[in-house]
Amino acid sequence: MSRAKGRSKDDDKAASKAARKARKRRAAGGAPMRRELVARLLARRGDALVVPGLGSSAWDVAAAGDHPLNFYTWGAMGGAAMIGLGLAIAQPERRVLVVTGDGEMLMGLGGLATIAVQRPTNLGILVLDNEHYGETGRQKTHTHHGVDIAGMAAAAGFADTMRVDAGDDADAALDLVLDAPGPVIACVKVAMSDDPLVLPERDGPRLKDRFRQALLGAVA
Ligand SMILES: Cc1ncc(C[n+]2csc(CCOP(=O)(O)OP(=O)(O)O)c2C)c(N)n1
Ligand SMILES: [Mg+2]
Repeated sequence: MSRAKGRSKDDDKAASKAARKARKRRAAGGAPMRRELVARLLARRGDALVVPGLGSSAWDVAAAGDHPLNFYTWGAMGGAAMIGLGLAIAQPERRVLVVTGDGEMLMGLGGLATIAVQRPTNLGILVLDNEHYGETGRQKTHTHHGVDIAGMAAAAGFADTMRVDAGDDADAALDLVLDAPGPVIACVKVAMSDDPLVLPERDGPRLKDRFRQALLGAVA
């Protein structure tokens, strides 16, 4: 990279740091930052069961504070909503929250049809839609090209759906996912961000046992 005359390496570093900060500010002004959104959701979780999708959404959920009633899916791409459905059917008295990414949800789209048919009233899905496969190198997903996941869920027959674009009120999405009679889904456009990794326990059997113990107690 060539440097303009009279500029030092430090000048360039300062300029790129300022540009990064400006990008972050712009993103924060338009679309919500995912970490903050997920923390706000989970602060209101009560005794809900939480199924994070893989990658970034799992780190978001872990960053909000680990919890034995979080069922991390690690590499199981496309399965979060269906795992949520199974839990919702098995535990009809509990709210089940799926918190996943656009790429993960796109891989399990057929699940939307099954969920619509099963109609679990206790299932809420939050899609953190950054329009990219963020975790694997920021390749654009279908939502970047206009595919509307909430619209597809509505067409399948979900009880309620919401798409939150940059600048819209994301709190309404949290209310929907937490409290509305399900099945419901909110797809929230979130800013592309570079959040620090917060990795939860990754041993599958241990996660499963911990979850069952916290949910079922002695009979687990
Ligand atoms: C079946 C399968 N294909 C590919 C991957 C690799 N993979 C891990 S995370 C990820 C991207 C997830 O994208 P998204 O759900 O949108 O998450 P975010 O953008 O928030 O990182 C991919 C492709 C995988 N784990 N499993
Ligand atoms: Mg994504």
